Amino acid sequence: MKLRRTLLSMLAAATALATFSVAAPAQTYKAEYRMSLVLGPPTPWGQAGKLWADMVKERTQGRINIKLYPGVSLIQGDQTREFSALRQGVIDMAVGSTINWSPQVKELNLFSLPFLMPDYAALDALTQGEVGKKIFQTLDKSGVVPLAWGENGYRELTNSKRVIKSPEDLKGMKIRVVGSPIFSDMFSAMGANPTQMSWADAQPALSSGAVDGQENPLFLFTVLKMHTVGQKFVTTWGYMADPLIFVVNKEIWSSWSAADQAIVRQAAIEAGQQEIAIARKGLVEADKPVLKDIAAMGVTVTQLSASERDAFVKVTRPVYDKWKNTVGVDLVNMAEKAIAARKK
Ligand code: X2X
Repeated sequence: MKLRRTLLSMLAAATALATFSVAAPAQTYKAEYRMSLVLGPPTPWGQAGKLWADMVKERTQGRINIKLYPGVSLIQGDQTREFSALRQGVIDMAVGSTINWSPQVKELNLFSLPFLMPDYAALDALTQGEVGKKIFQTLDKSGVVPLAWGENGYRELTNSKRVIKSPEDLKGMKIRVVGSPIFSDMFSAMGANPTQMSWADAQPALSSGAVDGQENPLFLFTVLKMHTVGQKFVTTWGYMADPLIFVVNKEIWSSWSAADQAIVRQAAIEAGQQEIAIARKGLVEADKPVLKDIAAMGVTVTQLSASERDAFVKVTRPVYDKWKNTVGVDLVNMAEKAIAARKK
């Protein structure tokens, strides 16, 4: 008798639980979800966010309605706080750079190791292979749901002072770097005088001449017309590239139905693929039209020869070795192997 009663009450509890978990998602959808981005449209990064949000809205018939917050405005422009804010739910979803999240997720510094990835095939060998999967597992453990890869791009050097072909040319030059310590280490090793600041602060610092130079993908040079703030010299050295990652806050993710989760994931994958093509446009063609466009603005564009590049590789090697330990020796070894085995 007693056993029967216990069984019955257990059954009732289980039924209540089942009913609850089926009913819950419909009640918890928000009217609007907040997506954080550093750069807005018209940059490839901004387009990544827009493509994703538009696809999701259409395919969920408006159940998931996303508003874009470029300029990391949900966290007052402080891009190095984006990952923590995502975890805490201040931000619902984001397309973010590995650089900006690397202070919280040390493995993401992998992509910032100087001269690790010599070409796009190397970058793809990492993001699209086992290394990419490992990094997604790490992000998942760190408290967000990673869905897809996009791309900010190869970060090239620009400055207002002179042609840079060797570390000696960089000597003493004030270079704005992102707020991730490996960048200060690299630019110090090259003899420059690095200054950490957010992208929001970098723009006035370039205009006023408070800094001499910066490094970012070249589409940003064109979009912002950086030659008008005195950036007259560009050096393409391909020292590192920052991928973008599409993620959703964990609580938000689990509040969606499985069908909607599948839509959001698939849309992120498609938006990422489209955006990578946009980010590389003008840089993968043999005559590199983007470089021609920049030269046409009266800017001196210097493409390093292999031996000139080697001098930069050499001076930054101690930084690579130091950060290899921070990133994780196993992960870096895995990445080096994947790059050596890439199809060019
Ligand atoms: O701050 C930068 O340089 C930028 C816009 O590229 C990033 O957010 C990493």
